[in-house]
Amino acid sequence: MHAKAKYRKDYKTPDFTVTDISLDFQLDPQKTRVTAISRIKRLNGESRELRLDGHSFQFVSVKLNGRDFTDYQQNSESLTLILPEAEADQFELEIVTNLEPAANTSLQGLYQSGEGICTQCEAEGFRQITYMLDRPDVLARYTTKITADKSKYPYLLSNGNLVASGDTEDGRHWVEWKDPFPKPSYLFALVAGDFDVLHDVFVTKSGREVTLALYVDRGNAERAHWAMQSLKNAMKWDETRFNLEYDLDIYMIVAVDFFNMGAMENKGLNIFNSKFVLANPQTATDEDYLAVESVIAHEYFHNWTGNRVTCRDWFQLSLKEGLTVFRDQEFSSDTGSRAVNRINNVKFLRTAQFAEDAGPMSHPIRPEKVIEMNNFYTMTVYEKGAEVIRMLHTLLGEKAFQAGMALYIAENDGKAATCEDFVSAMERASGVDLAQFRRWYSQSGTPELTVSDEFDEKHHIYRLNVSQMTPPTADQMDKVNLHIPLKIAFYDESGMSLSLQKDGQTVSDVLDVIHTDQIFEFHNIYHRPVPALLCDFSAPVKLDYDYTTKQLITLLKFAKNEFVRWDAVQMLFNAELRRNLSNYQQGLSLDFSAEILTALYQVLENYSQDVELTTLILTLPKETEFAESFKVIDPEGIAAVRQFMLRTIADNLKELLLKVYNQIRLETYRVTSQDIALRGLKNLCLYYLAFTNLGNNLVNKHYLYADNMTDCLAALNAATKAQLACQENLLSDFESKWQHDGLVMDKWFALQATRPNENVLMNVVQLMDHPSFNFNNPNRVRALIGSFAAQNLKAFHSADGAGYRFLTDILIRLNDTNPQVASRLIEPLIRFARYDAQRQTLMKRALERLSEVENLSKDLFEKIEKALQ
Ligand code: B3K
Ligand code: ZN
Repeated sequence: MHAKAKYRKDYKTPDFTVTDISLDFQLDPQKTRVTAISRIKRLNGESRELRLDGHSFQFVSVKLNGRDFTDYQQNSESLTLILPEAEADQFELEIVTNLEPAANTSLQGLYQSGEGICTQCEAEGFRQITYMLDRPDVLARYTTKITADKSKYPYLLSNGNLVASGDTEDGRHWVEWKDPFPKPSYLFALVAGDFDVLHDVFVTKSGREVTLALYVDRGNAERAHWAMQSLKNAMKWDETRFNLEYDLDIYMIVAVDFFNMGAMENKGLNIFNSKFVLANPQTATDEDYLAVESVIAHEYFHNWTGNRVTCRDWFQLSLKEGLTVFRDQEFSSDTGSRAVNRINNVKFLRTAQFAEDAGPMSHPIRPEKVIEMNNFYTMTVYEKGAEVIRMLHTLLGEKAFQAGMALYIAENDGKAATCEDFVSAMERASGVDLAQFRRWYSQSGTPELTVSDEFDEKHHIYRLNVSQMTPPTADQMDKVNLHIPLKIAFYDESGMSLSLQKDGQTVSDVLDVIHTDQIFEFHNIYHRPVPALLCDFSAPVKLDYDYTTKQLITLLKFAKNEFVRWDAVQMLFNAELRRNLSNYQQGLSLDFSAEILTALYQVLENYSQDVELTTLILTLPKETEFAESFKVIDPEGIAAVRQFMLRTIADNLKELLLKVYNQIRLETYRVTSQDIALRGLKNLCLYYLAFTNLGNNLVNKHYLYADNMTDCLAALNAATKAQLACQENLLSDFESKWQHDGLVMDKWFALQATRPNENVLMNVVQLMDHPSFNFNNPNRVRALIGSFAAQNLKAFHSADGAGYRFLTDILIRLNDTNPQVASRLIEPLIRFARYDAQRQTLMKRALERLSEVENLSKDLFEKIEKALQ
């Protein structure tokens, strides 16, 4: 017997709801006693059976209206009470359970992290604390009393406002928190521990003072300032751009070291993976700083999109996640560079989300069928979900979009809503017909747009023929036409942009693609233009237009839109890789287009015009990024050809790379867009130069003089990727400096795991015994093992199957300790269909071995079953 699937179509409103719940925690890592007293109301007058979710605790007792109650049935995941009719309309239920946080390695429910204790309840972790109607459409008012040892746990936190506290006679103390806003159980949180606390105040636009408190491990306060500043920026931005103001008197963020994902938006008490809070110049890279800012903002934005308006059921997850990712992307774009943010987000989507669409886990942004909900916190629900919101924004424009947001919030505040509620509000507020657009919510897969053009020289007419098609996916054979906003621009050969006209009128640069085949006509065009298609990635689709190298170079050089320039070079790199890969596979010699090299040279020469864009343009896609465009992936071939491209660029641009490298001088480390941009370019130059005869000297020096983590890591990365003589020295220097700090060591573990060396797997296996490694810490596991499996394409897919066997052994261990992390790590293995027959056989064998494991978790079961189907 294995886990049953749930279907979206089977949604039923609950028969009962919890209006108020008061929780009492007698906290202890070995034995915590939880007493939960709920006021429950019957919603469906017919029902006398109350089924509560719960597992993984010791059940002690249940009382109905104060009396011991025995009329229930219990199984491994629920408790069903048969209620006396006389009391069934409204009653009080008291349930007592015992938990052992120290033994809870799943990091769901109540668990120990380092010396502290904390919770993670989304999606269905609350049911590991007590029996509950653990579903997002049951909204209750929570009161939480926590009693614990005062010296070990001086801070006791929960949602809402602190209403009372005191000491007990036996050296313990207690606090009581009350959250005035009804919320689903997944937003409940509790934290106990000893911390350094950073305090601040934010005055909302209506003048209310909000206390901000950031809790970090003792000694880390100085690494929390950036997160605090980010929080204040996010609060301000949400008021200005979305007219949304914070609602409680206090906002708390706690950083913990043991955490399954990035962070969690619990009402008034966010719990964060310390990776997304702690940052100082010595320990965090520029990229880390930006990631902290964006995750802090994301969780804060959930206060409205997620908490005040929550989800009716978990199939609606994208309602809060897609929208909140869109909001955090907009925040980062308004705060930093819009183009750079867009390019980075698109890069991520095109590789990771497109790969998900093409694999066995393919699902629409609003899934239809789920076995383990934690498996659906995906690139599709989050990133593609955000693209769907972005398309709405493109179609409606900022003003109508904000009107739609305001209506959505007004109609659904304090409620559990659906994606349909959101689209409907957008539709009514804007008057735009979204009937066909709605299909983005139910159709999975990556649509393909094929574009061809014709130029009528005599009548000065230019036509674009656009057709759409979505190939079948693992979960859905038949596809329908979507409403796809296709943003375009035309350039002439000299790079002048042409206006879009029809019948003497200027027309929109966003085409509404709605049919299988459509022709768009443009007038008053006197020379055949170079079309820029899918500008800013106006829809999450693949685009096929037969560009010539010359046209792409024109776009790269002249396009006004930064995204178009970057995208043109991606197409150039892809074409070069493809052509050379086929040479490589036939044993022919490799060559790199001189025209492209010249164009790259010119971009670098003019770097001061746009430093960040120069860096993005000159960055060669990673192996995994290149891999995405192939039906059958050749890991060795891609690695070899990419390496060839890298060395060719490095050799040809050497003098200029060195000149730019020397020109860029930064004095003290500052996290400003300007400095980040300059450091990025300097370090990219270093990376290329590492592959030339100057490499060893330069990289060694760069490391020696580095006064910040960005530069230090750039040197280490260059040294290991180019396998320089200095690499071992630098690695061990870094190790001795940082072995006390797990977060910093994660960078080192990830570097080790992605080395191009032949013996990298052996090295990874040995590093699992490193004193800084800890198998129960998800950050360590992801850094070392996750990077190896997901980023080291060549080594993980080594033809003898050693990489697959290694990952399988790891997954078998993780299945028992932390299934959620296991289920993330298995991804590269379930995508076997993209490899050759021999590798496929080995990968399937690995999955079969896993499928026979005793007590296979729902998490792994769901993915393996889909993959082997
Ligand atoms: N909502 C959480 C993610 C919960 C994941 C549960 N497996 C963080 C976020 O998206 O903001
Ligand atoms: Zn989120």
